[in-house]
Amino acid sequence: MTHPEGTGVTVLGLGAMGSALATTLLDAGHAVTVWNRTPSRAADLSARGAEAASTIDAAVAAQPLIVACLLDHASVHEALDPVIAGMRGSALVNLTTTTPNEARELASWAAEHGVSYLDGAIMATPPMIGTSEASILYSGSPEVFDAVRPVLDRWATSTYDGENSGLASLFDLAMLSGMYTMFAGFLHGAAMAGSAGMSATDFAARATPFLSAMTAGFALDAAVIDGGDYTVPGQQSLEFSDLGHLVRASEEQGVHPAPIAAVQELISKQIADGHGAEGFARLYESLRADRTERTDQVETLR
Ligand code: FVH
Repeated sequence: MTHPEGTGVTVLGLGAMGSALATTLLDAGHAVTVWNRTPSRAADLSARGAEAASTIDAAVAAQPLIVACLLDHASVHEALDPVIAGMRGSALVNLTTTTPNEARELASWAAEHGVSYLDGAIMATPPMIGTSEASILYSGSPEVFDAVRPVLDRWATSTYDGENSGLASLFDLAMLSGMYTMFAGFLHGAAMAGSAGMSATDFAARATPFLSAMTAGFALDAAVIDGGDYTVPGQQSLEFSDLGHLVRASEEQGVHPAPIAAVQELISKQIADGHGAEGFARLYESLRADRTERTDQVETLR
């Protein structure tokens, strides 16, 4: 079989995501070597034309570009510690979810062994890989990003966030934090409406257009935060935004108020600190990192 697309890729980890990544490359004509801790998971990909390596040593030696899509940070070390010494001169693209510090640790560990490292954070589910809906953030070696970009672009829209290897993970987890908090808010709202007998499906139908419209407020709050002046006219004041009545209503309905109570706690703190006349975006000041202690990352972010 010929592989007109050139760059050969080894994919380590054939879970739902690793299999989707390997399948997309095979469909695009790349030579693909695969390895999985549990070998049986390679069968379907072998049938589609992948070379299934019987050992991880053989897998990392087979292609110049190694892609890891394993469970977590610990599993990357468990799989690759025994073979990293033999990978000198290779490029490792790690698409395993890690924290920013874990990504930086992996970059240092790879560098100690002469391996170029690019960290990736996948903003997609497996069925989205290879479609225009998929996005993957990258940070780490700019040389690797530039050299293998045609491969990366097979999977998703590729965004490079800089040489600090932890940034792709940071921005991924930042967006997931927003998403999960929003979903928890939706579930709390569904529980409140559900206390009066409304189905979650009916609540979702009402909440979706409203919440979608409200996301326009992100950019307005962002402009206030970046401007550094929470007294800008036209904002709803924190005193006006006091959510004590939402917490009380939740409790009166027998619904656990945890998500909205957490927001109210942030509001109360800012009011107690004398910022009641300022806008809702002021809550950012209770959440943000102390920039004087984070200069390494802040410099990169600018
Ligand atoms: N699936 C998704 O929607 C999300 C989207 C966002 C990014 N994540 C991250 O992608 C990584 C892989 O996710 P996955 O969905 O493929 O996960 P699984 O299907 O659970 O497969 C896990 C693979 O990892 C292998 N593995 C686990 N521990 C080890 C180890 N100690 N040594 C070697 N391999 C290991 C596992 O092998 P096996 O259990 O089949 O033998 C699977 O191949 C992940 O970081 C997500 O957060 C996906």
